[in-house]
Amino acid sequence: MQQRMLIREVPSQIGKEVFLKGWVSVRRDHGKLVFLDVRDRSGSVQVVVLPNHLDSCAAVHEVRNETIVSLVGRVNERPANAKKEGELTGGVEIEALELTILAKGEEDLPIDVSSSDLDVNLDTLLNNRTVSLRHPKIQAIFKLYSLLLAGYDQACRKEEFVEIKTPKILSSATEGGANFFKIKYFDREAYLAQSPQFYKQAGATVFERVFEIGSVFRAEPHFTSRHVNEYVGLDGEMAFIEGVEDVMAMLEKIMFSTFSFFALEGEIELNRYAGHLPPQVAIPRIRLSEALRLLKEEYGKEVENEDIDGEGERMISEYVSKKYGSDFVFLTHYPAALRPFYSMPSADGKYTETFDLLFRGVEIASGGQRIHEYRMLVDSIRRKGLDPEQFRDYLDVFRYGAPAHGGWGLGSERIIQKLLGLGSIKEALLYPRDVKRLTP
Ligand code: AMO
Repeated sequence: MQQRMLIREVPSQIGKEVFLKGWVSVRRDHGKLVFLDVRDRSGSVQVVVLPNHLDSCAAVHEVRNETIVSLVGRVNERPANAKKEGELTGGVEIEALELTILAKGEEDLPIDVSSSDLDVNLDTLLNNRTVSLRHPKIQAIFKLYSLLLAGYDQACRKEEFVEIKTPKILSSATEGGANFFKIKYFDREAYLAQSPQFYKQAGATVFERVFEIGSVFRAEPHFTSRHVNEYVGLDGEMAFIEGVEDVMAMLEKIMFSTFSFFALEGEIELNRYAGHLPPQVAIPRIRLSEALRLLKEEYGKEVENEDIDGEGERMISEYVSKKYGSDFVFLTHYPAALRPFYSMPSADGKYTETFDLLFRGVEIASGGQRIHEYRMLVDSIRRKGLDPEQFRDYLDVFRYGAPAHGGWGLGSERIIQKLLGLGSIKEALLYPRDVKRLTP
């Protein structure tokens, strides 16, 4: 039995026989010739079945788009006028000598994945996920996503962060508000983690620097292009900081290092979306109150409750991009009323030592310095109308002394969404969950 070869190796095999396995993306019949575009994980190549090989390739009669085949074929150089410029295998064609069907569909495909752009609406794309994922342009999203996870991991380790995994079934909600899922836990109630907040803080007080890549559950009842109900958070937390500036500096470093990883390995995938990497210029830091003033002055936009909405975030990003040439911006010093109880208040007591990081118009991270003094934390819990008794275990982290610390939580799918310019965050999840969608 011949050894399987990957399609990316084919161009170096001119004149030789190769053995391939893969999917038939498209079948085209031209008179007595049958052309098959065959793809595997490494690329795609054109195969031709000539009439004189029809005996050994009789299976071709049953080949449809997306049939899974193996084949033995001879690699021929294409005539100069038939070469496809810019394609890895555009200079060669395989003359099939033997063709076998490995698997074929029971039914016709629910959607056509043979064209270079998959032209279906979001619901159709997601309802038929196992088929839509066969499309190379859709696969590119998840290859880049995989690079994001690897890049973040490497960037954190380079800065001596220790990777931790924290429980997702909790006895109390972490982030406050009402967007938590309550679940039945034997004879008690429990909550799905809205973030690893408490445990990563505990981690930072022991290991100094920790990071986590983990699932986050949010019972957001709304439909937007940037919310889902289960996402993967890229969290970080670090101790012995002088202030929130140290946290922003570290997040900036880790972001740029992560994005450099795309440049090294994700070029083909980025090109499929005409996606471009953000310039690595120092990320501007603007106080939220200043951003709100700019919105009013530059865009005539009034705001409510000293908060910024989605439209305001888009406008500020646009402003910063024009003025500073940065695709990122840190908005800092959110009012205490808008932030969770664990946020360190600023000296004036009205604002907090917190930030949001915007990327191309969307918030991709929140973070800040945390309260690390026990008494202050108990007071802050009370001021939010909560009962410190409910946070007994979390308070233990501070009861015995904790260093000054802070960190961030990034939404991984939003990064990919904005990097590739996807219309909805849901395109960046293999199997997204929203208010209506619990399958596939
Ligand atoms: P926050 O609630 O702002 O902060 O969440 C952090 C980041 O997570 C992403 N995100 C979401 N992504 C998709 N769907 C959602 N429903 C959703 N909600 C949030 C966003 C957001 O910026 N514990 C703090 C972080 C910290 O201070 O360390 C927290 O969870 O990109």
